[in-house]
Amino acid sequence: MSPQSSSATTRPGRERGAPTVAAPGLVKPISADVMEDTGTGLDFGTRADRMAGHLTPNDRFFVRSHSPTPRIDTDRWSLRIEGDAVRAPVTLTYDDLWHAFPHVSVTRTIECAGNRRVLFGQQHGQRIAGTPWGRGAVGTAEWTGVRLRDLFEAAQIAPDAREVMPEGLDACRARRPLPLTKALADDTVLALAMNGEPLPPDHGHPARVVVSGWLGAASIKWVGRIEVSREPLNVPWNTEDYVLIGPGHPAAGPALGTPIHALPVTSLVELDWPARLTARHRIIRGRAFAGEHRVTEVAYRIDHGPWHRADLTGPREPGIWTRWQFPWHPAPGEHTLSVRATDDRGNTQPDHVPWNHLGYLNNQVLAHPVSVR
Ligand SMILES: Nc1nc2c(c(=O)[nH]1)N[C@H]1C(S)=C(S)[C@@H](COP(=O)(O)O)O[C@H]1N2
Ligand SMILES: [Mo]
Repeated sequence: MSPQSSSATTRPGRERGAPTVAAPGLVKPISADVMEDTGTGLDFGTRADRMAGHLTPNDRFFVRSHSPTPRIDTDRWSLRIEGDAVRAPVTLTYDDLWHAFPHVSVTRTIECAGNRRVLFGQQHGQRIAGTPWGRGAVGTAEWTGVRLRDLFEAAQIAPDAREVMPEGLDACRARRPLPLTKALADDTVLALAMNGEPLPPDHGHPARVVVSGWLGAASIKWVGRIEVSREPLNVPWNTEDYVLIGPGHPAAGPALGTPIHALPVTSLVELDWPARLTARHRIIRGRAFAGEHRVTEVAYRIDHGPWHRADLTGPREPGIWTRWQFPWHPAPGEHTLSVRATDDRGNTQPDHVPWNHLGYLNNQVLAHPVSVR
């Protein structure tokens, strides 16, 4: 399957005649114009050529859900904070979260650890189980909510607290622990709103965690409970799944390999795959993201030519993608466009990423096929 191909059946669109893809487990209409279908019925990427502005609009923000979107009535919903490191367990209502705590807005990129898995399989000549992502499992939004730190003040966390585990109210009860230090960071929030609107159902309404620079799986949606523990917590999402399994990643305790935390530096060209262009002058645009770090440089090369620097446009901050661009007047024929981003720690996208069985963290330099007429 090509990373951009859409295997879904389409039905008549609800808006402006745009075809929507059948996604019975989701609430938002999925338009084939802006989203790519992974075929799982629940997981949809943003088309690389439809990324729009610096922020990804809610209608086209990628969705990755292990169970159908639960419909949660905010009048009946509450958030429980408890665990052996909580001295004053609390139950907070939706109203409490809006009115009893200070709010912050943070713009942050969320990327799934499995983004580019189909390309990883192609690089290694293997088929990999797991959501067959092309390049679309990444997006950026302004998230408004309450810092976990401020919630914990109400719950009186013990000094020897060690791990924090938000838990989802979806059928799979998604859970993924974080170390307390990460949970207390300025930009770790329980978000109630996304790009200025109440959190959409598919993105975790009424409340989701946003963990800056980490794998998307840490940003638990539909949160109903947060456990704070004195001991390390082991759950499927840090022992079997979201773990690098393969050569160089020995099992450690209950984990089958190395649990994934922060994401490595990556880049994305805002063109279809393969791209078809006409032979005229144009601006090629894209994004680069370096997890908890800052993108400092993006270089590109056409075919086997020299590397050139692309211009970085807009803000360059940790936890948020950086936009880049360069002018190109392509000659007719078949080309490959390679892009390589570097972060402020000097990490650069590698030419090759070693095998891991679940196909995570594919940040190798991609040879983007471009056909020019
Ligand atoms: N409760 C719950 N939270 C979840 C998930 C899930 O299936 N259930 N998927 C996770 C994964 S793997 C990713 S990549 C992000 C995707 O967030 P999005 O659907 O808002 O883009 O949500 C995370 N949070
Ligand atoms: Mo994910």
